[in-house]
Amino acid sequence: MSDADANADKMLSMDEMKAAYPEINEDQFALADANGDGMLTEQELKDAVEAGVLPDLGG
Ligand SMILES: [Ca+2]
Ligand SMILES: [Ca+2]
Repeated sequence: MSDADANADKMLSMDEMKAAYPEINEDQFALADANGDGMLTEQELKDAVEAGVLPDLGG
C-alpha cells in the first residue's frame, strides 16, 4: 500500500493503482471499491484481496 500510495493520503486512486499495478483493470478496481467513491482504502484493499477480487499485492 505505501509504495502504491503516491500522494500518501492512505487511499489508492485508480491512477495510483494503475501506476503501481498495471495488471489491475477498472473492473477489478470497481469491485474492490466497496463504497464506490473511486478510492480504495487499506481496508477495501485488504477485503478485496481476501475475497479474491485482487491478487495479493504484497503490502
Ligand atoms: Ca493516494
Ligand atoms: Ca472506496
